[in-house]
Amino acid sequence: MAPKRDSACCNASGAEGKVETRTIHPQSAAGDLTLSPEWIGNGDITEEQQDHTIGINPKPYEGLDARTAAVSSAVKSSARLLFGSQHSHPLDPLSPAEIQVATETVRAAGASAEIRDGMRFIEVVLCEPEKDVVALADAYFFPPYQPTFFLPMDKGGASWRLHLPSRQARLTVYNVRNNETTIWSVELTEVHAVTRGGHHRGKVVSCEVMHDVQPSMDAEEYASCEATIKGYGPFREAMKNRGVENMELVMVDPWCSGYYEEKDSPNRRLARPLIFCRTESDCVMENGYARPVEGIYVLVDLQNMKILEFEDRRFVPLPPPDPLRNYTPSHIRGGMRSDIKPLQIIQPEGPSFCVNGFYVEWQKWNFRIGFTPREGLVIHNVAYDDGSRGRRSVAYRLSFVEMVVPYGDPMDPHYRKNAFDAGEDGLGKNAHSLKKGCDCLGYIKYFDAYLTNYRGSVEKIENAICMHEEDHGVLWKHQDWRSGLSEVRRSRRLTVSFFCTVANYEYGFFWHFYQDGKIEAEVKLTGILSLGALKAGEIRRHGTVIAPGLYAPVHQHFFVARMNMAVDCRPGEAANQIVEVDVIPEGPGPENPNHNAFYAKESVLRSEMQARRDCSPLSARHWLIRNTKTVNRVGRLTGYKLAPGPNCLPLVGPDAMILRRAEFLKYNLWVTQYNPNEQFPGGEFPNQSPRVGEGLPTWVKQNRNLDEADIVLWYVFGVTHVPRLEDWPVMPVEHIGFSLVPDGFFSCSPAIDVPPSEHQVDERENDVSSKASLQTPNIRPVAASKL
Ligand SMILES: [Cu+2]
Repeated sequence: MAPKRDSACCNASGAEGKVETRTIHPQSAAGDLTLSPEWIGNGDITEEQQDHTIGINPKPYEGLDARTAAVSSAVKSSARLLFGSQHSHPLDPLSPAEIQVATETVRAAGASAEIRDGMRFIEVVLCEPEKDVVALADAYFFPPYQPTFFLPMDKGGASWRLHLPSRQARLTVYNVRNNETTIWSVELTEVHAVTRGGHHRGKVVSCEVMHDVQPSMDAEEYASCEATIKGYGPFREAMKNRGVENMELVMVDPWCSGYYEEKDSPNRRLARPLIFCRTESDCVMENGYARPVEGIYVLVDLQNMKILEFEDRRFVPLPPPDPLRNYTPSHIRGGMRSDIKPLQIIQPEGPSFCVNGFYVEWQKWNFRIGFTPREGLVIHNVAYDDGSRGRRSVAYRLSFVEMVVPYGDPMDPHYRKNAFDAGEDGLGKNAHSLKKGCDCLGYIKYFDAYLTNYRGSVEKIENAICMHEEDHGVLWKHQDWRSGLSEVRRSRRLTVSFFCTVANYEYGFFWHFYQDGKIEAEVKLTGILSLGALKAGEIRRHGTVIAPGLYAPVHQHFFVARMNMAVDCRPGEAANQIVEVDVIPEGPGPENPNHNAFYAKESVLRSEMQARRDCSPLSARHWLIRNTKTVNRVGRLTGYKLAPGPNCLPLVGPDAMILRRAEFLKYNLWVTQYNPNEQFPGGEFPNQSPRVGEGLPTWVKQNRNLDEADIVLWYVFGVTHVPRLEDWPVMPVEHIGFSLVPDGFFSCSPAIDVPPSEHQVDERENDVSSKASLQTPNIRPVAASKL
């Protein structure tokens, strides 16, 4: 079911230069490339990085007994002496130097000048190493310095392997000359430390030609597509018929074609743009999505940037400019409210988290930060420091791997709107630089992200990931009613997030870590509705009329979280199982004479086909991820609970074309046995994919064992969006998500040791008596709260 691969060119042994493919020049497959000066500093901590390094891991051995810590210290010291040139943890995102070397190595390996010139770099991402390499790094080279007896042996098992292999980059390259997509692996060897010039060497390890695929789209293509359409005579004529001659006002959003018929097949690289038109307004951020241009049909060949088909199918006048369409302060009718007093979060002693490179410690949590162009934020190696029980693993890798937004309007062009915003576009690629637009309070730690652009140069998204602590209300409380004495604790959470814009919509992806052992995944949906125009008097039941001449089609937003769990697993262990819990009423009988009995019924899901499940709120259904070897103090297996939040299933008909590519939407939960090559639920190339059920639905047909395994949860959750007037002009954030909650993992509440807060009651709290006292305008710029 996967796209056909041509791996004749693969040379997995990594010997230099022996790459055979019709697109690669054998002699140039290995390169020793010098970095441009601005990207040096890959591994060593630069001064800038030091500025951002908060409290270098002050307690590396906490949670270990003294003997183990001593061994760890000795081995770590000697290992670092021997292998001191290792600067990047195996899971660190690719540095700018590595990205640049990777793209230049691949370009140099092109078979001809024409091939090299045609290379467009869709994605360069760290090829994540095998888990034993990560375990080795964590044991001796990088925090958390967790000695382990599950380390990889050298061949023959004679000795521990005490070196980390070179890092590898994986590149997806589209060639505009021949419409060919290739996947490359490049080994990145650190030749010199930064102090000697920061050289890397790149070596092509393999190259595969992918047939019948189209990789995700790129911002450069979007811009070219818009320019092409605006310069096309018949389009200008059609716009003129609608009263628009100034092409500066026209906005072209090149949506992916999807796959509906043979002519959508990926032997061409297609876009079917949606068109909007601003007014002659003085608002620099005018909401152009408020004037959709209906009736113009365009099919664009992105490879050759040519218009393949054009039709002015039906005339719908441009909607009248909606006076409520804009959202910038000077364009809000009635002005801004004036009764907001400043609310500041002050952390006089700094944050409670420590950051060392990409390693984060907060309270008893620790994990690593990652970032990829498709997923955005990735959370690696999540563990909880549980006192005498040491560092207990919860998950190996957490991320959002896909999202799909199918629209429910049968009219053209809306029936084709079903964006795969990760696979067709890229959540990480579209991440915001939060330098200008982060609205968090308190002490914020940002992480930058580095990506390739279409031409193979490195681009930086400054402050792409935001991490900070948040107060989260009451953590726990009890008042003894006899004595009147009370104990109460405030909850605090560590929040790691990023935001991205995909055309009209914004999505914020959040991972929250709590003091009671809970991890919450949350998506915040905001941005601007995707609208259609109505003729006078026209009514459309598949949408909501938002303003005169404007309607918003009903739609759904689905997200897929991929979670490689490792509950209580030591490195190398595959000892988790998945259990479904339904709370059900006991039947009538002598043991239930009062008909009040109900109980939690557990069912082990032993295989992948069996583990395709849906939510069932009426039976409080949830799932447990249990360790099969570790018990808690009452003798039950330790575990974490996947607690669903609100959810839904696709409302399209069973024969809808969208379900061919998005068959993974058919169930809320899928569970697979870990395979590092299974990353994206609709396959790696959902764009224009003609293949039915690629990805998860195909993988689970192997029906692999889940009884005692290394398991991956794929939780599919969605919101059905019947647009409201209140979603206009910019939708207030809608929240959706789920939680991973300890269930028999701890002996009692892990939050019981959180100390009472210092009471800092505002002395003027009783001084607020009337609205009149709040009349003084007192609005300060949001930026004042940022650090
Ligand atoms: Cu929506």
